[in-house]
Amino acid sequence: MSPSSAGPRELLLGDEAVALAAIHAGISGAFAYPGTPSTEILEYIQRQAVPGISACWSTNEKVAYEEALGMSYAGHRALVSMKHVGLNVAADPFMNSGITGVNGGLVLAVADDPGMHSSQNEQDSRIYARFAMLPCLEPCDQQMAYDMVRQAFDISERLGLPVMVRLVTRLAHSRAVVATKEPRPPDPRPPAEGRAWILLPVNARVGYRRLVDRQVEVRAAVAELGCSRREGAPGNGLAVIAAGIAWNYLLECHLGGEELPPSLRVSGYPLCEEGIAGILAAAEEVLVLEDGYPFIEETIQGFPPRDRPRIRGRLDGTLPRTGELTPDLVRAALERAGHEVREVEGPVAPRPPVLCSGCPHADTLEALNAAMRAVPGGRAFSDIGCYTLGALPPLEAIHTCVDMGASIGMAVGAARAGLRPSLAVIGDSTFMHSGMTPLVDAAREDTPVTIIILDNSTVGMTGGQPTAATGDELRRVVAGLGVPEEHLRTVVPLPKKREEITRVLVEEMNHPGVSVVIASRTCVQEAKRRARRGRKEATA
Ligand SMILES: Cc1ncc(C[n+]2csc(CCOP(=O)(O)OP(=O)(O)O)c2C)c(N)n1
Ligand code: SF4
Repeated sequence: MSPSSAGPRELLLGDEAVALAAIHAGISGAFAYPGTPSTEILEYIQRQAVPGISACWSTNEKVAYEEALGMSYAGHRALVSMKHVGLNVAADPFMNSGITGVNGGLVLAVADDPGMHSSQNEQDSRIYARFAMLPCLEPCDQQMAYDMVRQAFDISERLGLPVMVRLVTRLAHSRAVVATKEPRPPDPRPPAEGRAWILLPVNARVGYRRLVDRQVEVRAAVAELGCSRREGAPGNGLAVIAAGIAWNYLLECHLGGEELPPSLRVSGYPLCEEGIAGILAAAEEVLVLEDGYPFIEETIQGFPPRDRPRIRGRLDGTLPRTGELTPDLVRAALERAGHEVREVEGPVAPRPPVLCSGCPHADTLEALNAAMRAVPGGRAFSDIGCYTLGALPPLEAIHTCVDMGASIGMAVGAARAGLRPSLAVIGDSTFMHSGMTPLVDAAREDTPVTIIILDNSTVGMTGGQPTAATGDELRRVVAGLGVPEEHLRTVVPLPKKREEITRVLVEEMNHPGVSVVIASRTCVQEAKRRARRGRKEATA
């Protein structure tokens, strides 16, 4: 990678470095759905309020990706950001955008969460990039995050392909000083022309062939960025391949002055075959350090075919197969491979999350428990949001949590298997994200499910972003999807109303068709934020 030219220096989170680089790269728009650890990317762009850059929360990640793709079609640069599981939601347009190609530069910043700090899995987005045959850049630190996002826009426009930038939690959420460069203005192209964007089979076959043929250029573009850099002194037979933040951990383990073994820093995919072959040839043992899946480790098992050194990593037990990589684990792995380094301090012990005192969800879930006791034998299929904490003692009110929007579909499936009562518990934002479509099924067939929408008027779990519909607007959406007015009820989740909510729930659980109960009270944290904003505006 070329060194950054001197510019104003800023103390930035990894997420903010991505955001600022996109602004400086001349984007016209940024699109996202919140999700830890990627939320701060769009929040930063919104705070900068740069004229000419549209930066709005989208209803879900698929919509965000499609909005970015539309902006690219129109000839402008666009950034789209999401957490790793969000890419499952956006997978359809993501995969197909490799075949249509892009017009204005399109960069997807996706933040993985190894160790599942706040996620339902620890899937590795590099696999998606390989699946879609698209370039993926993986910065090792905040400076690289800034530099790489700018370069990603260049590559995207040069190759006519979207480019993924993969972050992980520790990089997204830690700060470092970043030297920035001169911003460049947007440089819009005319809107796309031709058939490439019409994925009828006759065109898609051509587009897919073009994508396959372009792989040589993709490799060359990633290699040109120096995404495979060799460092370290000739050693005692051990070599290291370290990708992304693992490179930082490797350096951190050598702060005591120990010499780095021959090491390959990987910060882009597809992997540089020459770089890998060179490091494999130089060692008797190679330790692979990467956060997430054993992606490089598995890939290099195949080459070179002869005289391959022993490969150590997550697959042979030198490192744990699951969970987040840490400097401590890297040190232990180096020691296991016979390379002694000094000890580094471990992370602070995590605190388990709990519902805030006064949270409206607690009142609804207490009432749900009472209703489930009154009409026994049922299950409450939950969704993802602050209310998922209702699975833990003392509430223990919900029975499942699989993916965003799953609660209603699962309740419908279970009801059709004869389970009664079958309930779904879903927040306002999650309902708008992906709860509406299964509700259409339930309403069309009048399936006996009771859906509780927890309308706290915000996206509580990710820090209070606006929700796509709340209050009367939300009620109208639900009615519009076909839920009969007499079984569309609204309650106010307050301690003094628990008995009333229980009664309403019991009535609807006994109804042999679809019903929706909206529990509507603002999240207490959001109420505080609004009060603070009100005071600020009053004194301004
Ligand atoms: C596909 C996907 N995108 C984003 C997230 C991050 N996330 C988890 S819950 C949630 C929304 C929560 O909002 P809401 O349903 O309104 O519940 P609240 O937290 O406000 O109670 C988000 C954005 C996720 N887990 N999965
Ligand atoms: S942030 Fe809001 S919704 Fe989440 S637990 Fe706290 S009060 Fe409840």
